[in-house]
Amino acid sequence: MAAAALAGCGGNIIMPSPMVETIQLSQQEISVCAGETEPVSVSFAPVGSSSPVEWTSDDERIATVSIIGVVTGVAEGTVKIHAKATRNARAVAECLVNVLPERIPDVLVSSIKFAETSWELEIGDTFNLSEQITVLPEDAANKSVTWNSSKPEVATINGTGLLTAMSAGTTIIKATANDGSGVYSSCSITVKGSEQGGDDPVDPGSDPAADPKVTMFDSCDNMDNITQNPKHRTGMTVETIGRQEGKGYIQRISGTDAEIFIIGRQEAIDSKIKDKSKGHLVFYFYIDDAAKLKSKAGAGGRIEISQSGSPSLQCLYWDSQKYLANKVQDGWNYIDLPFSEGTEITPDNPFNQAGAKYFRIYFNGQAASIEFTYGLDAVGFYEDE
Ligand SMILES: [Ca+2]
Repeated sequence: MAAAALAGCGGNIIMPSPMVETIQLSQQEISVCAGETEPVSVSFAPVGSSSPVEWTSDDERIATVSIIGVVTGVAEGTVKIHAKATRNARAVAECLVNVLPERIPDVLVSSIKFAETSWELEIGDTFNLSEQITVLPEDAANKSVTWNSSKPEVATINGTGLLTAMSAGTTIIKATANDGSGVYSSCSITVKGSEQGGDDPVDPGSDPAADPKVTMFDSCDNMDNITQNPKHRTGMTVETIGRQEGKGYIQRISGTDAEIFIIGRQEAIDSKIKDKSKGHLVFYFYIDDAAKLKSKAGAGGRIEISQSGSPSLQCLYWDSQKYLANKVQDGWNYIDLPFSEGTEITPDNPFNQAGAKYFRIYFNGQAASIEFTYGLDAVGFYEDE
């Protein structure tokens, strides 16, 4: 009758919690450095039981444990900590704590020195600046630097510090420590020469777009295939100085939306790729402020190639943030996108590399609401040997 009366109340039947019988710790053994903490948590059996827990350390000169089970390393050594359920003195558990020596903070870079404050080069010269800097102190944990050229049209610099003189003028090269110390140093590079405009062709040996194995999709030497909506073509020009291939490249300054480049050919191009799994899309991409692009581009967006003339069908794409914004450095970047890393928009109507007509780069977010300068040159395809 009592059960019927309880059920009649319309509420849940409240059962008393079972008595805790055993307790278990999340770890039986932990390591923690002196001066650092590591939490240990506790669970109770049977299910539904619980109890306040009393934590103790066998030797607080080696490690202490807080009232909620956070272990703090004090000095190098080994010690046991114990947990006891206050509602059942037989419900106990322990954890072995290895306290390691105190961690010594990384030594940060204190200075970067260039061997000279300025150099003069001829158009077409290359020069390895990484051999011209001294990063101190000698025992700095991370002595790598990021390179930047204030005028990439005068000289570009790649991630390893290899400088390439492009056209007459002066540019400031900056090397910034990658260890978060904020240390940087600059030098000046003056490129001499009457051959203004970078008439020297890029060395074919180091220019994959000039490699005979690359089938050119678009040389970006004119605007013929750039099919962006006219209202989006603001600031788009063909430039010759600083080009990477052919007669010119497409430059865009401060667009009005997040679509950067769209190439839509009248005629499909045969990419010459026989085995799609070995195909690559390649192009040169210029950005004057890679950090801003990365922070403002917004997640997602795509680099697309398709043969439908529409981005929604027979399309292979790569995430713009992952494959472009997060990778590029200031200046020209050679982008190589393996087909194997791309995604098919419609797998049952897949991209056919023999009929490519359409190329597009866009970013979600506010990429074009800022004063960026972008460049695009030499969009092409190649196949792994
Ligand atoms: Ca070109």
